[in-house]
Amino acid sequence: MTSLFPALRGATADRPALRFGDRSLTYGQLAAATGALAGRLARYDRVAVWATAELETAVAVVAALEAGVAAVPLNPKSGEKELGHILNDSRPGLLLVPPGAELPAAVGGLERVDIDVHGTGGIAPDSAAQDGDPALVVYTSGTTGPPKGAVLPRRAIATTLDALADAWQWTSDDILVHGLPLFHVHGLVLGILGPLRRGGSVRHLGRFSTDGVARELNAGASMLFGVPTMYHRIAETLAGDPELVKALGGARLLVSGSAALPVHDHERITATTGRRVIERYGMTETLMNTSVRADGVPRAGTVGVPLPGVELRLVEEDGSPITSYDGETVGEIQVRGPNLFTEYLNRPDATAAAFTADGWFRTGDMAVRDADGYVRIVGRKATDLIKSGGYKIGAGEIENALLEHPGVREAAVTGEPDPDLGERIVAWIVPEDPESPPALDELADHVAARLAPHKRPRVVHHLAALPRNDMGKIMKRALHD
Ligand code: MCA
Ligand code: AMP
Repeated sequence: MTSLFPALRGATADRPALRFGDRSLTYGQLAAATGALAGRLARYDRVAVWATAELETAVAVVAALEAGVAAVPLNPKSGEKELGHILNDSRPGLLLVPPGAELPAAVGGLERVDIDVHGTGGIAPDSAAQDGDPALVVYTSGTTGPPKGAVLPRRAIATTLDALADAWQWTSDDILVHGLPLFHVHGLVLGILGPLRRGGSVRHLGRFSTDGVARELNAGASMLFGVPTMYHRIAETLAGDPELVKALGGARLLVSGSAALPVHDHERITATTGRRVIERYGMTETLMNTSVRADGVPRAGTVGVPLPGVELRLVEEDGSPITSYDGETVGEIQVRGPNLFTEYLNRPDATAAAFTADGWFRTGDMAVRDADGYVRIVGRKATDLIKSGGYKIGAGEIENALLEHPGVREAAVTGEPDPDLGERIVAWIVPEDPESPPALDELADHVAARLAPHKRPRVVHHLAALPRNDMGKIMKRALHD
């Protein structure tokens, strides 16, 4: 098997690899720690990782990949219902945990192994893993039902990271800074595995803050990754923060993704720092599809051009491809290439529905293409998918959770524009008892405890009845009217 991380075996032992707060590992130390752990994992098909924003998560995921074992990153803030579903669906052989982490009851009797970031003595076993073998199973929300596990093969991870290296001129000299969570593609694959595949390094902030970004960029970091909410907070802070202006001004590359960065925020950042943020477009299922290139023309409001190896087309409602790049004709983005996932775990129905007969993946994103091939995303097919803070959240799973609250008779969930989060989650409730309807805080806590805190509603409206059509289907557009 070829390792996904050649630098672990190269003559780079003293080079810094990872830094989280005041703890760091060189490539030599990372090779020792992952080698020691990989030996314990090799006999499993899949292992789960309690993916806190700490050094342990990076070590555990790299160890699994070195052992040729698929890793299932878990959001440590997942509520009981979400966690129960993911563990029941993915059936990991064991759970890798930072020492001392307290685990909720939903973890059940799963064997727990503490992650030792200073482990030594082992060497990564010579795994027989092939390019098409699963590397990660990442859970992602759909419009209805519980999240689905996207199975990402080793090939997809290698291809996407190498395509980004080409587009961004990303090398071992780069030092990345970010504060993204490590249980999704953006923070984990791009933000941790990316620098390690290049033989470069990453400094993780533990949690995002504009101060942390300013500090690290002013202390030698060259690249910043973030979701639009983070760039929005940067844009808000810049005017009164010369250190942050200097930091962004000196960075080699500022990259935004996971949702659209509003043109206003692009413009504010450029006006103050002279720098342009570039956007790339991806999905859990496809990893990265397009990007504005480091050597290309940055243009606010576009996600750039297809990455090397990615085939991309826009199709009409009836599935026929749009052939003219006129910047106006809207179609659904479909993609094909080695960057794609192989399947949704245990969901052949959903996997089949996601692809056309000739292997194009239906993204559900609507876009136009300019004459020079630049892609501009203009919307999404499904109104029941909400993007809040860069997290994808399905209206259906929140509605189901709300209906499990004793004070809720009927529930509908929508997203509405939010300057900070992009969209915020709104719950429309018909209470069991109109005299004492459940309050926002109570419903937010209920959803946070069952699903995850970022899925909690931020606004609640109480109604006497939900608007329904003749078929009894809730008319969500009528709610906002
Ligand atoms: C608040 N909190 C609660 C409750 N209310 N906890 C339990 N119960 C409650 N009722 C906690 C939250 O957990 C959080 O804790 C803190 O209070 C603040 O919550 P929140 O307001 O949600 O956080 P925020 O500060 O607004 O977060 C903004 C953020 C975050 C930092 C931008 O949304 C974020 O990290 N987004 C990144 C999403 C992402 O990586 N998406 C990539 C997926 P604490 O702060 O301790 O957590 S997309 C992808 O991967 C594709 C491939 C792509 O293209 O990239
Ligand atoms: P997820 O399923 O969480 O991986 O989110 C993937 C979705 O995020 C895509 O289908 C897009 O709708 C959205 N997305 C990712 N990057 C961008 C971007 N740069 N601009 C607009 N939308 C984006």
